[in-house]
Amino acid sequence: MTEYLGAIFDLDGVLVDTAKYHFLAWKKLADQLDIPFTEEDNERLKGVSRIKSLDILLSLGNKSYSEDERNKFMEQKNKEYVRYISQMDEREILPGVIELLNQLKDRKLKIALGSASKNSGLILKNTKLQDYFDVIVDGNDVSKAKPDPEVFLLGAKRIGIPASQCIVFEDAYAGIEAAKKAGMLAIGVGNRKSLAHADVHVETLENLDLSVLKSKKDGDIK
Ligand code: B16
Ligand code: MG
Repeated sequence: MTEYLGAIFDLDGVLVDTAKYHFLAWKKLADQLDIPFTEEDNERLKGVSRIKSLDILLSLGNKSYSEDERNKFMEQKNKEYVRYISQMDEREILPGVIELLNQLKDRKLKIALGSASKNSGLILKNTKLQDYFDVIVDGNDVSKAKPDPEVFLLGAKRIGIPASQCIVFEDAYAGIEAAKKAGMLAIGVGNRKSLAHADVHVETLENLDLSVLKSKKDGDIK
């Protein structure tokens, strides 16, 4: 039996629903460049880095631009995104998050953030989530984006817990892949369709059965 002593949380889509703001900001750029971009296309951007997101967006329009132009586009999109997340507050924390964080703290687990976002600091501050985390690892700390396991392995190292005793909460396909490559227990949160490869799946964190912390289970927790 494995006892899990570390919990690593993805941010966008697990703790808060910022995907809608990413979508609005990318959509504005897409409209400007005359690229068709739908909410369904936006699913492919979840969990992947900013630069990879831009690549996907430009490929939808079969467009290619110079490095300078691409940097300008990313800067512009980020400015728009930051405008949205600057308005966030605690009301945007997803169901079950605070309860789960408190339960993990009571059980003395170490808690880390493992996000691809370079804006995690502002989001955690505005939603007042930052004090729950022993360690923050985000897009500013890593060079390899999910599905590479770097962000989770660094989180485990910084909380001082072996990867095999860490549990990861993720909403994105690439994030589950990263957690599994890191040798961690991968809990998929949200849309089952893109999370079939998770060790355990829950629709929301409200549905999580904490017995998962004591043993590795396959299948669903209802
Ligand atoms: P930024 P996560 C990811 O965050 C988002 O899911 C993804 O859509 C975004 O492109 C990426 O962060 C980079 O975000 O532009 O703010 O640096 O899900 O890993 O917490
Ligand atoms: Mg995510």
